[in-house]
Amino acid sequence: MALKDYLKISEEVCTALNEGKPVVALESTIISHGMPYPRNLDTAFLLEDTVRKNNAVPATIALINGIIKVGLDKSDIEYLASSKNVLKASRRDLPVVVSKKLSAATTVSATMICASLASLKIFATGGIGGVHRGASKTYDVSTDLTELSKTNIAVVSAGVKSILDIGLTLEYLETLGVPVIGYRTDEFPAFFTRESGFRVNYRIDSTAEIADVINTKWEMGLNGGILIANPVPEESSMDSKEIQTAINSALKNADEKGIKGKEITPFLLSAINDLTEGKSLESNIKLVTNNAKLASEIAQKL
Ligand code: PSU
Ligand code: MN
Repeated sequence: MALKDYLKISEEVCTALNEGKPVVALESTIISHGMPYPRNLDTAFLLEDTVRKNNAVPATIALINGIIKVGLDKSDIEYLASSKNVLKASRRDLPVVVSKKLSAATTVSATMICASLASLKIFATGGIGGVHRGASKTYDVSTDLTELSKTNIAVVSAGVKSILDIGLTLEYLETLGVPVIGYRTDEFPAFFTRESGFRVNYRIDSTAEIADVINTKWEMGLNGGILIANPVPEESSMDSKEIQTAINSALKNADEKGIKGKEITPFLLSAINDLTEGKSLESNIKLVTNNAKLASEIAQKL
């Protein structure tokens, strides 16, 4: 088998690429493992619509029966949103999922790889994975970070959640040589809130200038991504005490239940949603949509 046998780029995305139109990649783990049904389904479509409204073409990515699909059909998205046993694929899972012809949602790392196979340049998500709290004991560091050090895709996110150790995540990104750009912010955002207490590498207020940095990085042969941190809109941000309390109790709950490895992030997201009675989900939907919009604007200028 050759790559072309299992990489399928949708007609819409293919046409856009041929015509040099901007394309924005979107991940699918957020659909299958990041939000409850049916809001995940609405959100997946909302994100695609947002990209289209902002004059770019969306390419939601997942693996369906061993095929890497860049640009999904409506039925693929419905399946990813409603099925209970979709796998969660990161870098390490890709060869197995393809060989065994399985179906899987792609995390940030896997989405970056698939997007790069399709020659895309930019990707919008909610939050990336990072260094977990207590990582000095557990070694739990998301492969999203190492992916950002080698695959040439710019990633727009609302920072990282404080289910992670935000300070260590930023240190690790520095070690890996990943630029962290704050869009109209000096502070690295903490997903549900606009502040984290940590600064970004550089603040840039214009999308054209961000596109310039991205192009320059690759022109210089510096492989890897760029993390663009876009704070949640003010009106959708959460009360920092409330979200901190929910996160702490979700972490405690995960610890008591012995949840580890790839299960921990989905477990925490769902626990936080329950603990905030759905408020965190609303904030989550708004911030991802906001990221899809910014990624579309940067994509025009790449
Ligand atoms: N953080 C979120 N929402 C998410 C994820 C992270 O706020 O949906 C997902 C992303 O797909 C990310 C993955 O790539 O979790 C990271 O998983 P892990 O921590 O197992 O590396
Ligand atoms: Mn992990």
